[in-house]
Order: sequence, then structure tokens, then C-alpha cells
Amino acid sequence: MARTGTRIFSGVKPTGHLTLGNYLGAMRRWVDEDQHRADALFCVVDLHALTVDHDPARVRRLTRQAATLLLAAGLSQDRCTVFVQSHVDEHTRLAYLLECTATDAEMRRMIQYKEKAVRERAGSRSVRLSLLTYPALMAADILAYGTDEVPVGDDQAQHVELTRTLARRFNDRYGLVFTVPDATHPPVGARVMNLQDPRSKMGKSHAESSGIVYLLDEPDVMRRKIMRAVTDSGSEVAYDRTAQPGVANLLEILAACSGERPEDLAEGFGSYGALKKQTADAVVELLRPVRDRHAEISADPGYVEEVLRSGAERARALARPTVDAAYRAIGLLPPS
Ligand code: AQP
Repeated sequence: MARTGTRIFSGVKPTGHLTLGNYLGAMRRWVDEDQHRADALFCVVDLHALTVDHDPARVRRLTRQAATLLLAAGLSQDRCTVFVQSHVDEHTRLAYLLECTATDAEMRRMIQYKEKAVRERAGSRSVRLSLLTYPALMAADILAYGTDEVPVGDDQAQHVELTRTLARRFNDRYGLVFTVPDATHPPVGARVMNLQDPRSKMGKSHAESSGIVYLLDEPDVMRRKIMRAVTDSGSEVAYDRTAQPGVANLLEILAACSGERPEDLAEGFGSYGALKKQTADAVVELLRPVRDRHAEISADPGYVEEVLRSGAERARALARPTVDAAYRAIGLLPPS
């Protein structure tokens, strides 16, 4: 696990059960590529789950489940560092300095803030201040580790861009402390859409679950959801995201599973039914080993705890010098 030159950081929020979107957009690359080619850290970003109305016991449960799923998907503690965000104080220590670097206008421009604030208000819930400021915490998650690359789905591109802006601004004002990271996205599967509403992202925190494939859904449930996916009027299978978003989503999911191109796949189907069936089969087979391994690892909770304990210890040691340097650079007197 020695640093090879490139450092990678990414995370998942325990705001719901992890989805096919999380897997295709992020986790699969972490497992298949990132942990093998770089010094990679993967984090269950539990503090981010507190930015919207939450149930404490559920967040705890989902945090453990997300960590277990990361390991079940194939992250190995011999190859990378897996830990829980709240176990490493450096994240919140640095977040405050980045709040002092960002402007409120920058925070208010974030699409996720706008969308989630609307959702909270629609549910007659007040909008937590942390929903507005959370991109500063996300920037801290990334910058604390001298991260070069942040492998994420498309929906996180704006937050990574803000992270880059804050890193540059801090470095310009106070001296070179932070590495300016790049976001990386998968070639297909960077934005898996909701099966019932293919113009919206498949997000894990939606109340209505029929359009969302969860990694731990039973195979027959996955199949049913995909077979009932909303397609478009007409019957020709063509890859056109604007005119046929439902069909395009299925083609992209199948392409992400099979390694082919959605355009090429479209030519091989005579009906929506055949496309749905092949997509359902591919998703079930792709996720079967993850579900099986999740069951095995869950039977040994001591193993997960040990991975998270040693992961947090390593993460703390990596983050501390950078965060201390940021404290000094911004003008805070070090303790004697
Ligand atoms: N639908 C998606 N397609 C591709 N990538 C996705 N990701 C999330 N959804 C999709 C990527 O998965 C990683 C972890 O995501 P997250 O935990 O930060 O956020 P989320 O799953 O989008 O869930 P939220 O933010 O709790 O709320 P909802 O569900 O309401 O949107 C990230 O790399 C993300 O890009």
C-alpha cells in the first residue's frame, strides 16, 4: 500500500441503501482499478448524512452496512484504506478553514443544495445549515489527504470543481498547502437514472423505491424493477438520451455491465422486452458476488470493525500534517 505517486480519495454517504448507481458510477472502479494503481482511501462519509432529517440508529446501521458493502464489492485492506469519516477529526478541523475560504454565494450555487433544500421544504422540514455548508466539508475530505484524483459519478462534478477553486484560493492567499485534485468519471454509468423516472438520477435517498436497484435487493426484486422500467413511446430500440431517456438508461446500464458501447448494443435488440430481460440478467449476475460476499462478511462484524479501526488510524496519520500546515498557514498560533 505504499504511495505510488497518485493519491485517490472518494466516499459514499450513508443516507440510504447503496444502489446500482453508486456501484456503476463509483464503487466498481474503486475496486477494479483505483485500489490497484494508486494509494487510495475510501470513506463512508457519515457526517454528510446528518445534513438532512435523519434517524440516528438508521445512520449507524447504514454506516456499518456501507462499509461492509465496500469490502463485499472487493476493496481490500491490503490494497487501500477504508474508514469512517467521523473517526478522523481532521475532516471537521479542516472544514472550518474551508468555510472561511469559501463564500456563501458559492455554496448557494450548488445544485445538490438547491434540489435537497426544495425536498426538505416540501416535506415541511427545515433546511439544516449543514446542507448549505457541506461542500466545504467535502472539500476538506479530499484536500486533507493531498488527493490527486477523486473518482465520482457525474452528480459530484460540481462539488469537486468547488474543491479545486477553494484549494487554489487558499494556496494563493496563504501559501502552498493543498494539492489541486481532478475528478474522474467512468466512461459509461456515470449517471444511472431512476428506472421509473429516467430524467432523474437513481438516488439512494428517494422514498419511492420501485425505480431504484439496491445492491442488496433479492435477484427477483432486481429483475422485477428492471422489467417494469419506464420505456418510451414507440418500439424501436435506439440510443438517444433526449428522445428516449428510459431506453438509453437501460442501454447504458447494460453497457456498463458488459463493457460494450450503448450505441452498438442498441442495434441488437428488436424489442424493449428483450432489452429489459438482458439488462436484468446482466445486473443480477454483476451484483450476485457482492450480495453473497456481503452475507459472508456480515457474519463476522469483528472483521469490519478491525478494518475500520486500522483504516482510521492510517487516515489520521496521513491527514494530520496537511491539516496542521493549513492551520499554521491561515494564521493560527500552534499550541506550544
Ligand atoms: N445514479 C448514479 N449514477 C452514477 N453515480 C452515482 N453516484 C450516486 N448516484 C449515482 C455516485 O456514487 C458515489 C457515492 O454517492 P453519494 O453517497 O455521495 O450520494 P448519492 O448516492 O447520490 O445519494 P445522496 O446524495 O444521499 O442523495 P440522493 O440519493 O437523494 O441523490 C458518488 O461518487 C456519486 O457520484
